[in-house]
Amino acid sequence: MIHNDHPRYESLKLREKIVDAYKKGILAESGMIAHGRGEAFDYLLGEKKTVNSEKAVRAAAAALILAKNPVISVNGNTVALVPNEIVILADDLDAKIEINLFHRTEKRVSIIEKVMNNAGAKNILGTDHEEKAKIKGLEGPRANSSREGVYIADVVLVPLEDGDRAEALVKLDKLLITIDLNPLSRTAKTATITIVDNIVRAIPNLIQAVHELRNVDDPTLHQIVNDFNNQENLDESLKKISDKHTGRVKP
Ligand code: PTJ
Repeated sequence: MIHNDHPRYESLKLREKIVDAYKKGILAESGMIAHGRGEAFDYLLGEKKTVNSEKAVRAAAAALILAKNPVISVNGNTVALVPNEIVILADDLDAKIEINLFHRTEKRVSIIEKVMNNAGAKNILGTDHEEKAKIKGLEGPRANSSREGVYIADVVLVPLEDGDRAEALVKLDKLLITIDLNPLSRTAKTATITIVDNIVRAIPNLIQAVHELRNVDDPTLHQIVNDFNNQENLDESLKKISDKHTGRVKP
C-alpha cells in the first residue's frame, strides 16, 4: 500500500501497475527493465510534459489526423499502462490497433488481445489467427505485420519501439511517431516525430491535441507537421536535462 502523500507516489503507482502486468502475463520480463530505464529519464526530465514534448504531440496529432491509414502499434508496456487511452485515441482517429511484440509468444498475444478487448477495442490486429505480411529489412517473427494494419499504414504510432523495427518502417516511407523517454535512443533518432515523455502523459495529451486540431484545415495541419524538426527537438530535450541539473533554468 502506497500512501498518496508519499513524494514518489505517482512513480510508485506506475511500478505497481508494471509488476501487476508482469504477473498477469502482459509484460515481458525485460519490460520491467525497459520501464526502469524510462523512469530514470523521466526523473531527469522533471516527470512532467515539457515545451518540447508538447511541440511533438501537436505535430503527431496533425500527422495522425491527416493520415489515410493510421495504425497504433501496441506492446506489453503500452498495454500495461494505457489500454483504455489507446482505445479512446484509436476511436477518435478511426485508427487500427495492432499488437506487435518484441518478445512474442502466442500466450502473451492472446492475453494482450483480451485486455484490449476488455478496454473496448473492436478489432485488434496482429494476432495469431490472421494473415501476415513481411516487413522488408527485418528477420524472424519481428518481420511480421498485419496485412490490413502496419503493412499498408501511412502513419504508424509505435510507443517504446526497438531501433531495428523503427528503421525498417521509416525505410518503407511510413511516417513514424514514437513515444520514448530516452532522447538518445536509436528509435527516438530514427522516428519522424518523437514525443519525449512518459506514455502515461503522452497519450492523454495526444488525445487532447487531436480534439483541438480535428477541425483545422489540411494545409495548416501539413504546415504543423513540416515545421517540426525531430533532431532539433531531441537536442532541446537533452539540453533541458543538462540545464535543469546545472541549475541554469528554473524547474
Ligand atoms: O512487449 P514487448 O515484448 O514488445 O517488449 C517491449 C519492450 C519495451 C520490453 C521492448 O520493446 C524493449 O526492450 O524496448 P527497449 O529497447 O528497452 O526500449 C524501450 C524504450 O522505452 C527505452 O528507451 C525507455 O527509455 C523507453 N520507456 C520505458 N518506459 C517508458 C518509456 N518511454 C515512455 N514512457 C514510458 N513509460
